[in-house]
Amino acid sequence: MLRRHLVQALSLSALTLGLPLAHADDSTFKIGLILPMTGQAASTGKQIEAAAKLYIAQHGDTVAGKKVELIVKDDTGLPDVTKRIAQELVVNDKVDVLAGFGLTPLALAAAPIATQSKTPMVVMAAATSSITEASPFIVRSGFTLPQVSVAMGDWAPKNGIKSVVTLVSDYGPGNDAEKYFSERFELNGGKVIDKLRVPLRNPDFAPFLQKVRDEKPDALFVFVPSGNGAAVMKQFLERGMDKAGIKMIATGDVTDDDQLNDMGDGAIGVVTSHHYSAAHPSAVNKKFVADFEAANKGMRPNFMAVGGYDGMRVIYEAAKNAKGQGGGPALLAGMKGQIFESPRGQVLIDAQTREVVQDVYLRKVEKKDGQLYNVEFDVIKSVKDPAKVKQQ
Ligand code: VNL
Repeated sequence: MLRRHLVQALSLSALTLGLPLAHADDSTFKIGLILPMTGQAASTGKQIEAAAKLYIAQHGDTVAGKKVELIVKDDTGLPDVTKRIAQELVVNDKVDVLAGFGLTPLALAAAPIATQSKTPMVVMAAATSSITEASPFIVRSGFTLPQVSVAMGDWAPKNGIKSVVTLVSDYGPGNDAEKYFSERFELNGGKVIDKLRVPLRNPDFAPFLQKVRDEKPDALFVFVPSGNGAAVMKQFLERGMDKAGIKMIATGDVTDDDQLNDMGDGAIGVVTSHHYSAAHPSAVNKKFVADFEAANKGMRPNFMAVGGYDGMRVIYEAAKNAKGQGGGPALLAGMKGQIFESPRGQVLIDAQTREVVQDVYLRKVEKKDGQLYNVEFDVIKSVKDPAKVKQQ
Protein backbone atom coordinates (compact mmCIF):
# COMPACT_ATOMS: atom_id res chain seq x y z
CA MET A 1 0.00 0.00 0.00
CA LEU A 2 2.71 2.42 1.07
CA ARG A 3 4.71 1.62 -2.03
CA ARG A 4 1.69 2.23 -4.23
CA HIS A 5 1.14 5.64 -2.62
CA LEU A 6 4.77 6.55 -3.08
CA VAL A 7 4.66 5.48 -6.70
CA GLN A 8 1.53 7.53 -7.23
CA ALA A 9 2.97 10.59 -5.56
CA LEU A 10 6.19 10.35 -7.54
CA SER A 11 4.44 9.70 -10.80
CA LEU A 12 2.04 12.55 -10.29
CA SER A 13 4.80 15.04 -9.60
CA ALA A 14 6.87 13.81 -12.53
CA LEU A 15 3.88 14.15 -14.81
CA THR A 16 2.68 17.52 -13.58
CA LEU A 17 6.15 19.08 -13.49
CA GLY A 18 6.65 17.95 -17.04
CA LEU A 19 9.89 16.19 -16.15
CA PRO A 20 11.29 14.16 -19.00
CA LEU A 21 10.08 10.61 -18.51
CA ALA A 22 12.82 8.52 -20.03
CA HIS A 23 11.42 5.71 -22.11
CA ALA A 24 12.56 2.12 -22.05
CA ASP A 25 16.29 1.63 -22.34
CA ASP A 26 17.62 1.43 -25.86
CA SER A 27 17.55 -2.33 -26.21
CA THR A 28 13.86 -2.95 -25.48
CA PHE A 29 10.61 -1.69 -26.95
CA LYS A 30 7.90 -1.89 -24.30
CA ILE A 31 4.17 -2.12 -24.98
CA GLY A 32 1.87 -1.68 -21.95
CA LEU A 33 -1.36 -3.52 -22.79
CA ILE A 34 -4.16 -2.60 -20.35
CA LEU A 35 -7.24 -4.80 -20.67
CA PRO A 36 -10.29 -5.98 -18.69
CA MET A 37 -9.19 -9.60 -18.14
CA THR A 38 -11.84 -10.11 -15.42
CA GLY A 39 -15.32 -8.63 -14.93
CA GLN A 40 -18.15 -7.99 -17.41
CA ALA A 41 -15.86 -7.15 -20.35
CA ALA A 42 -13.40 -10.04 -19.80
CA SER A 43 -14.12 -11.62 -23.21
CA THR A 44 -12.79 -8.43 -24.83
CA GLY A 45 -9.58 -8.65 -22.82
CA LYS A 46 -9.07 -12.31 -23.72
CA GLN A 47 -9.64 -11.68 -27.43
CA ILE A 48 -7.23 -8.75 -27.58
CA GLU A 49 -4.50 -10.44 -25.56
CA ALA A 50 -4.68 -13.51 -27.79
CA ALA A 51 -4.54 -11.34 -30.92
CA ALA A 52 -1.55 -9.31 -29.69
CA LYS A 53 0.34 -12.51 -28.86
CA LEU A 54 -0.52 -13.96 -32.27
CA TYR A 55 0.84 -10.84 -33.96
CA ILE A 56 4.15 -11.19 -32.09
CA ALA A 57 4.34 -14.93 -32.82
CA GLN A 58 3.86 -14.23 -36.54
CA HIS A 59 6.06 -11.14 -36.87
CA GLY A 60 8.81 -11.83 -34.37
CA ASP A 61 9.69 -10.30 -31.02
CA THR A 62 12.13 -7.73 -32.30
CA VAL A 63 11.26 -4.49 -34.08
CA ALA A 64 13.56 -1.72 -35.35
CA GLY A 65 16.46 -3.58 -33.74
CA LYS A 66 14.84 -3.74 -30.30
CA LYS A 67 13.45 -6.61 -28.27
CA VAL A 68 9.67 -6.30 -27.90
CA GLU A 69 8.32 -6.64 -24.38
CA LEU A 70 4.52 -6.96 -24.02
CA ILE A 71 3.32 -6.12 -20.50
CA VAL A 72 -0.32 -7.21 -20.02
CA LYS A 73 -2.23 -5.70 -17.06
CA ASP A 74 -5.79 -6.42 -15.90
CA ASP A 75 -7.76 -3.25 -15.06
CA THR A 76 -10.84 -5.36 -14.10
CA GLY A 77 -12.99 -2.92 -16.07
CA LEU A 78 -12.68 -0.09 -13.52
CA PRO A 79 -11.54 3.38 -14.70
CA ASP A 80 -9.61 4.24 -11.51
CA VAL A 81 -7.60 1.06 -11.92
CA THR A 82 -6.93 1.78 -15.61
CA LYS A 83 -5.60 5.20 -14.70
CA ARG A 84 -3.34 3.92 -11.92
CA ILE A 85 -1.95 1.15 -14.13
CA ALA A 86 -1.31 3.57 -17.00
CA GLN A 87 0.60 5.83 -14.63
CA GLU A 88 2.69 2.96 -13.27
CA LEU A 89 3.46 1.65 -16.75
CA VAL A 90 4.63 5.08 -17.90
CA VAL A 91 6.63 6.04 -14.81
CA ASN A 92 8.02 2.70 -13.54
CA ASP A 93 8.15 0.47 -16.59
CA LYS A 94 8.87 3.38 -18.95
CA VAL A 95 6.74 1.85 -21.69
CA ASP A 96 7.07 3.25 -25.21
CA VAL A 97 3.36 2.91 -25.89
CA LEU A 98 0.10 2.27 -24.03
CA ALA A 99 -2.52 0.04 -25.71
CA GLY A 100 -5.75 -1.89 -25.12
CA PHE A 101 -8.73 -0.11 -23.43
CA GLY A 102 -11.78 -2.37 -23.42
CA LEU A 103 -14.51 0.16 -22.58
CA THR A 104 -14.98 3.87 -23.19
CA PRO A 105 -14.71 5.01 -19.53
CA LEU A 106 -11.41 3.10 -19.26
CA ALA A 107 -9.92 4.81 -22.33
CA LEU A 108 -11.06 8.23 -21.09
CA ALA A 109 -9.47 7.61 -17.67
CA ALA A 110 -6.05 6.96 -19.21
CA ALA A 111 -6.13 9.79 -21.78
CA PRO A 112 -4.62 12.49 -19.48
CA ILE A 113 -1.67 10.20 -18.69
CA ALA A 114 -0.94 9.81 -22.41
CA THR A 115 -1.08 13.58 -22.91
CA GLN A 116 1.04 14.53 -19.89
CA SER A 117 3.74 11.94 -20.59
CA LYS A 118 3.57 12.28 -24.41
CA THR A 119 3.06 8.53 -24.72
CA PRO A 120 1.14 7.25 -27.75
CA MET A 121 -2.03 5.40 -26.69
CA VAL A 122 -3.56 2.90 -29.10
CA VAL A 123 -7.27 2.34 -28.38
CA MET A 124 -8.05 -1.14 -29.68
CA ALA A 125 -11.61 -1.71 -28.40
CA ALA A 126 -13.45 1.31 -26.96
CA ALA A 127 -15.54 2.91 -29.69
CA THR A 128 -17.20 6.16 -28.61
CA SER A 129 -16.38 8.73 -31.27
CA SER A 130 -15.15 11.43 -28.86
CA ILE A 131 -12.33 9.28 -27.38
CA THR A 132 -9.73 10.45 -29.91
CA GLU A 133 -10.48 14.05 -28.91
CA ALA A 134 -9.54 13.31 -25.29
CA SER A 135 -5.81 13.32 -26.16
CA PRO A 136 -3.72 14.18 -29.24
CA PHE A 137 -1.68 11.05 -28.39
CA ILE A 138 -4.61 8.66 -28.96
CA VAL A 139 -4.76 6.59 -32.14
CA ARG A 140 -7.67 4.17 -32.71
CA SER A 141 -7.24 0.75 -34.32
CA GLY A 142 -10.85 -0.50 -33.93
CA PHE A 143 -13.88 1.50 -35.04
CA THR A 144 -16.45 4.05 -33.91
CA LEU A 145 -20.16 3.46 -33.32
CA PRO A 146 -21.25 6.32 -35.64
CA GLN A 147 -19.17 4.68 -38.40
CA VAL A 148 -21.10 1.40 -38.32
CA SER A 149 -24.56 2.70 -37.23
CA VAL A 150 -25.14 5.03 -40.19
CA ALA A 151 -24.98 2.07 -42.61
CA MET A 152 -27.96 0.49 -40.85
CA GLY A 153 -29.87 3.79 -41.03
CA ASP A 154 -29.50 3.57 -44.82
CA TRP A 155 -30.20 -0.15 -45.22
CA ALA A 156 -33.32 -0.55 -43.02
CA PRO A 157 -35.75 1.88 -44.74
CA LYS A 158 -34.82 0.48 -48.15
CA ASN A 159 -35.73 -2.98 -46.91
CA GLY A 160 -39.27 -2.53 -45.67
CA ILE A 161 -38.47 -1.25 -42.17
CA LYS A 162 -40.42 2.00 -41.64
CA SER A 163 -40.71 2.18 -37.84
CA VAL A 164 -38.09 1.35 -35.23
CA VAL A 165 -37.54 1.37 -31.46
CA THR A 166 -33.89 1.74 -30.44
CA LEU A 167 -32.43 -0.11 -27.43
CA VAL A 168 -28.88 0.79 -26.38
CA SER A 169 -26.56 0.51 -23.37
CA ASP A 170 -26.69 3.81 -21.55
CA TYR A 171 -23.17 5.20 -22.01
CA GLY A 172 -20.93 6.71 -24.71
CA PRO A 173 -21.07 4.12 -27.52
CA GLY A 174 -24.80 3.47 -26.95
CA ASN A 175 -25.57 7.18 -27.17
CA ASP A 176 -23.50 7.39 -30.38
CA ALA A 177 -25.28 4.39 -31.93
CA GLU A 178 -28.73 5.74 -31.01
CA LYS A 179 -27.99 9.22 -32.38
CA TYR A 180 -26.29 8.28 -35.64
CA PHE A 181 -28.67 5.43 -36.51
CA SER A 182 -31.79 7.51 -35.71
CA GLU A 183 -30.69 10.64 -37.59
CA ARG A 184 -29.91 8.70 -40.76
CA PHE A 185 -33.00 6.47 -40.49
CA GLU A 186 -35.29 9.51 -40.15
CA LEU A 187 -33.47 11.37 -42.95
CA ASN A 188 -34.43 8.39 -45.12
CA GLY A 189 -38.12 8.71 -44.13
CA GLY A 190 -38.21 6.18 -41.27
CA LYS A 191 -39.81 6.86 -37.87
CA VAL A 192 -38.14 6.20 -34.51
CA ILE A 193 -41.08 5.53 -32.16
CA ASP A 194 -39.09 5.26 -28.93
CA LYS A 195 -35.48 5.39 -27.68
CA LEU A 196 -34.75 3.03 -24.78
CA ARG A 197 -31.54 2.94 -22.75
CA VAL A 198 -30.52 0.05 -20.48
CA PRO A 199 -27.89 0.29 -17.72
CA LEU A 200 -24.39 -0.87 -18.68
CA ARG A 201 -23.85 -2.91 -15.51
CA ASN A 202 -25.94 -6.09 -15.08
CA PRO A 203 -28.74 -5.10 -17.45
CA ASP A 204 -32.17 -6.77 -17.30
CA PHE A 205 -33.62 -6.52 -20.81
CA ALA A 206 -37.03 -8.05 -19.98
CA PRO A 207 -39.02 -4.91 -19.06
CA PHE A 208 -37.57 -3.04 -22.07
CA LEU A 209 -38.46 -5.83 -24.48
CA GLN A 210 -42.00 -5.97 -23.07
CA LYS A 211 -42.37 -2.26 -23.85
CA VAL A 212 -41.08 -2.82 -27.39
CA ARG A 213 -43.64 -5.61 -27.89
CA ASP A 214 -46.44 -3.25 -26.92
CA GLU A 215 -45.14 -0.51 -29.24
CA LYS A 216 -45.06 -2.93 -32.23
CA PRO A 217 -42.36 -1.33 -34.42
CA ASP A 218 -41.27 -3.02 -37.67
CA ALA A 219 -37.86 -3.54 -36.08
CA LEU A 220 -35.84 -3.16 -32.89
CA PHE A 221 -32.39 -1.58 -33.39
CA VAL A 222 -29.90 -2.76 -30.72
CA PHE A 223 -26.45 -1.80 -29.48
CA VAL A 224 -24.91 -3.56 -26.48
CA PRO A 225 -21.16 -3.96 -25.96
CA SER A 226 -19.34 -7.12 -27.00
CA GLY A 227 -20.07 -9.97 -24.61
CA ASN A 228 -23.68 -8.88 -23.93
CA GLY A 229 -25.29 -9.80 -27.26
CA ALA A 230 -26.26 -13.37 -26.34
CA ALA A 231 -28.35 -12.18 -23.37
CA VAL A 232 -30.36 -9.76 -25.54
CA MET A 233 -30.85 -12.35 -28.26
CA LYS A 234 -32.02 -14.98 -25.76
CA GLN A 235 -34.65 -12.71 -24.22
CA PHE A 236 -35.74 -11.39 -27.64
CA LEU A 237 -36.44 -14.95 -28.77
CA GLU A 238 -37.93 -16.14 -25.46
CA ARG A 239 -40.49 -13.34 -25.63
CA GLY A 240 -41.43 -14.33 -29.17
CA MET A 241 -40.64 -10.86 -30.50
CA ASP A 242 -39.76 -12.30 -33.91
CA LYS A 243 -43.02 -14.26 -34.04
CA ALA A 244 -44.89 -11.04 -33.17
CA GLY A 245 -43.46 -9.62 -36.42
CA ILE A 246 -40.69 -7.47 -34.88
CA LYS A 247 -37.33 -7.90 -36.61
CA MET A 248 -34.03 -7.39 -34.84
CA ILE A 249 -31.42 -5.16 -36.52
CA ALA A 250 -28.19 -4.19 -34.76
CA THR A 251 -24.57 -3.19 -34.92
CA GLY A 252 -22.25 -6.19 -35.17
CA ASP A 253 -21.41 -5.85 -31.46
CA VAL A 254 -24.60 -7.85 -30.82
CA THR A 255 -23.89 -10.81 -33.13
CA ASP A 256 -20.28 -10.86 -31.93
CA ASP A 257 -18.29 -13.76 -33.45
CA ASP A 258 -17.12 -14.72 -29.95
CA GLN A 259 -20.69 -15.57 -28.87
CA LEU A 260 -22.65 -16.07 -32.09
CA ASN A 261 -22.43 -19.86 -32.11
CA ASP A 262 -24.02 -20.01 -28.65
CA MET A 263 -27.03 -17.92 -29.71
CA GLY A 264 -28.80 -20.79 -31.49
CA ASP A 265 -30.71 -20.95 -34.75
CA GLY A 266 -33.08 -18.21 -33.60
CA ALA A 267 -30.34 -15.75 -34.56
CA ILE A 268 -30.44 -16.84 -38.22
CA GLY A 269 -31.52 -13.98 -40.48
CA VAL A 270 -30.56 -11.12 -38.14
CA VAL A 271 -29.03 -8.29 -40.19
CA THR A 272 -26.24 -6.15 -38.69
CA SER A 273 -23.76 -3.53 -39.90
CA HIS A 274 -20.11 -3.74 -38.85
CA HIS A 275 -16.50 -3.54 -39.96
CA TYR A 276 -15.44 -7.15 -39.29
CA SER A 277 -16.78 -10.67 -39.66
CA ALA A 278 -14.79 -13.86 -39.08
CA ALA A 279 -16.42 -14.99 -42.35
CA HIS A 280 -14.87 -12.11 -44.37
CA PRO A 281 -13.84 -13.95 -47.55
CA SER A 282 -10.26 -12.69 -48.09
CA ALA A 283 -7.04 -14.70 -48.04
CA VAL A 284 -5.62 -12.45 -45.31
CA ASN A 285 -8.65 -13.08 -43.09
CA LYS A 286 -8.73 -16.83 -43.71
CA LYS A 287 -5.13 -17.07 -42.55
CA PHE A 288 -5.81 -14.81 -39.55
CA VAL A 289 -8.82 -16.89 -38.41
CA ALA A 290 -7.01 -20.21 -38.93
CA ASP A 291 -3.87 -19.07 -37.06
CA PHE A 292 -5.94 -17.52 -34.24
CA GLU A 293 -8.02 -20.68 -33.78
CA ALA A 294 -4.94 -22.89 -33.89
CA ALA A 295 -3.21 -20.84 -31.18
CA ASN A 296 -6.31 -20.59 -28.94
CA LYS A 297 -8.03 -23.99 -28.82
CA GLY A 298 -10.57 -23.24 -31.54
CA MET A 299 -11.65 -19.83 -30.15
CA ARG A 300 -13.03 -17.71 -33.00
CA PRO A 301 -11.59 -14.19 -33.33
CA ASN A 302 -14.10 -11.34 -33.13
CA PHE A 303 -13.85 -7.64 -34.03
CA MET A 304 -12.02 -6.95 -30.75
CA ALA A 305 -9.29 -9.40 -31.77
CA VAL A 306 -8.92 -7.57 -35.09
CA GLY A 307 -8.68 -4.21 -33.30
CA GLY A 308 -5.88 -5.69 -31.16
CA TYR A 309 -4.07 -7.38 -34.05
CA ASP A 310 -4.16 -4.27 -36.24
CA GLY A 311 -3.18 -2.11 -33.28
CA MET A 312 -0.01 -4.20 -32.94
CA ARG A 313 0.65 -3.70 -36.65
CA VAL A 314 0.27 0.05 -36.23
CA ILE A 315 2.72 -0.03 -33.29
CA TYR A 316 5.34 -2.24 -35.02
CA GLU A 317 5.31 -0.20 -38.23
CA ALA A 318 5.44 3.06 -36.26
CA ALA A 319 8.56 1.83 -34.46
CA LYS A 320 10.15 1.11 -37.85
CA ASN A 321 9.00 4.48 -39.26
CA ALA A 322 10.47 6.34 -36.27
CA LYS A 323 13.87 4.89 -37.27
CA GLY A 324 15.40 4.88 -33.84
CA GLN A 325 14.30 8.43 -33.03
CA GLY A 326 13.27 7.94 -29.41
CA GLY A 327 10.25 9.42 -27.74
CA GLY A 328 6.48 9.48 -27.99
CA PRO A 329 6.00 12.19 -30.63
CA ALA A 330 8.17 10.37 -33.21
CA LEU A 331 6.33 7.11 -32.56
CA LEU A 332 2.96 8.88 -32.82
CA ALA A 333 3.98 10.43 -36.14
CA GLY A 334 4.90 6.96 -37.39
CA MET A 335 1.38 5.71 -36.67
CA LYS A 336 -0.41 8.37 -38.69
CA GLY A 337 -1.24 7.71 -42.31
CA GLN A 338 -0.55 3.96 -42.31
CA ILE A 339 -2.42 2.08 -45.05
CA PHE A 340 -2.59 -1.71 -44.98
CA GLU A 341 -4.70 -4.77 -45.62
CA SER A 342 -6.28 -5.91 -42.37
CA PRO A 343 -8.26 -9.14 -41.92
CA ARG A 344 -11.32 -6.82 -42.17
CA GLY A 345 -10.24 -5.30 -45.53
CA GLN A 346 -8.27 -2.20 -46.56
CA VAL A 347 -7.74 0.34 -43.73
CA LEU A 348 -6.15 3.77 -43.32
CA ILE A 349 -5.13 5.50 -40.09
CA ASP A 350 -6.36 9.01 -40.90
CA ALA A 351 -3.52 11.41 -40.03
CA GLN A 352 -5.90 14.27 -39.12
CA THR A 353 -8.43 12.42 -36.95
CA ARG A 354 -6.26 9.45 -35.81
CA GLU A 355 -9.27 7.25 -36.63
CA VAL A 356 -9.53 4.18 -38.87
CA VAL A 357 -11.06 4.78 -42.30
CA GLN A 358 -12.53 1.43 -43.34
CA ASP A 359 -15.20 -0.51 -45.23
CA VAL A 360 -18.47 -1.16 -43.40
CA TYR A 361 -20.44 -4.29 -44.30
CA LEU A 362 -24.06 -5.36 -44.11
CA ARG A 363 -24.22 -8.94 -42.91
CA LYS A 364 -26.85 -11.57 -42.26
CA VAL A 365 -26.55 -14.44 -39.76
CA GLU A 366 -26.43 -17.74 -41.68
CA LYS A 367 -25.50 -21.33 -40.93
CA LYS A 368 -22.51 -22.68 -42.80
CA ASP A 369 -21.04 -26.13 -42.10
CA GLY A 370 -23.08 -26.35 -38.90
CA GLN A 371 -21.83 -23.01 -37.53
CA LEU A 372 -23.38 -19.55 -37.35
CA TYR A 373 -21.61 -16.71 -39.16
CA ASN A 374 -22.19 -13.06 -40.06
CA VAL A 375 -22.19 -13.41 -43.85
CA GLU A 376 -21.40 -10.14 -45.65
CA PHE A 377 -23.81 -9.24 -48.50
CA ASP A 378 -23.10 -5.55 -49.13
CA VAL A 379 -20.30 -3.05 -48.47
CA ILE A 380 -19.91 0.72 -48.09
CA LYS A 381 -16.31 1.54 -49.02
CA SER A 382 -13.86 3.74 -47.09
CA VAL A 383 -16.14 5.07 -44.35
CA LYS A 384 -14.73 7.86 -42.15
CA ASP A 385 -16.06 8.45 -38.64
CA PRO A 386 -19.17 10.52 -39.52
CA ALA A 387 -18.91 12.48 -36.27
CA LYS A 388 -15.64 13.96 -37.53
CA VAL A 389 -16.68 14.44 -41.15
CA LYS A 390 -19.30 16.93 -39.91
CA GLN A 391 -16.74 18.93 -37.97
CA GLN A 392 -14.18 19.16 -40.76
C1 VNL B 1 -17.41 -0.30 -26.34
C2 VNL B 1 -17.96 -0.16 -27.61
C3 VNL B 1 -17.23 -1.59 -25.80
C4 VNL B 1 -18.35 -1.30 -28.34
C5 VNL B 1 -17.62 -2.70 -26.54
O1 VNL B 1 -17.47 -3.97 -26.08
C6 VNL B 1 -18.19 -2.55 -27.79
C7 VNL B 1 -17.03 0.89 -25.56
C8 VNL B 1 -16.81 -4.24 -24.87
O2 VNL B 1 -16.69 1.92 -26.17
O3 VNL B 1 -17.11 0.82 -24.32
O4 VNL B 1 -18.58 -3.66 -28.47
